[in-house]
Amino acid sequence: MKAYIGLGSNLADPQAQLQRAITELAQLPQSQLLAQSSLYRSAPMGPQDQPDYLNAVVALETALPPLALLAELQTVEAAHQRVRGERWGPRTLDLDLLLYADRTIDLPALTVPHPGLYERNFVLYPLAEIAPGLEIPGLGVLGELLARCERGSLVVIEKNQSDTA
Ligand code: A4P
Ligand code: MG
Repeated sequence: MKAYIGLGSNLADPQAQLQRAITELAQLPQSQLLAQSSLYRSAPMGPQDQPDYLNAVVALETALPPLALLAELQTVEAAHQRVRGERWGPRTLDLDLLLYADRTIDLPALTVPHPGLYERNFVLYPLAEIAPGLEIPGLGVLGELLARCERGSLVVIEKNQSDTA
């Protein structure tokens, strides 16, 4: 199954956090890294008294079912010493399961597509980089969501050069 993961960090050397997290995602059991976006910087959504965020999106090919994949993502977050604080507050690493194949999932612990996906520039732009033309269950084609989403303060800080993208 193809899954898309959104990564975010705004504490403790975010660029290193994201690079390390991508390496860790590539090593998840029964999974392969298919593609990774550039790294993007943007102003925080939510409380403004926190540092800017770095974000990226990766695509995995995985045989893990959705809840097992979520558990793996939470293990990676924990290894980055993420301490859960206020909603939308600062974090060393946030991993969101954005999409899982063409599935719609509505469980207490897991909502897929990720509920914020359709309106977040720091998700849609990196996703479009690695999956142009993607069809998002219940939401339509990615290009249409993108057309309605302002780029705002979002900038590429490290362009992905790898041929996985
Ligand atoms: N959960 C349900 N669905 C999912 C899913 N699809 N992926 C549950 C991941 N987790 C999912 O997660 C809380 C619970 O959500 C998990 O236990 C899981 O079972 P969390 O990561 O602790 O969430 P949170 O930090 O309490 O809040 P929230 O709303 O998830 O934070 P967000 O939405 O991730 O936003 N600004 C910029 N520019 N860039 C950012 O990346 N990120 C945030 C955090 C705020 N502002 C930002 C950014
Ligand atoms: Mg989250």
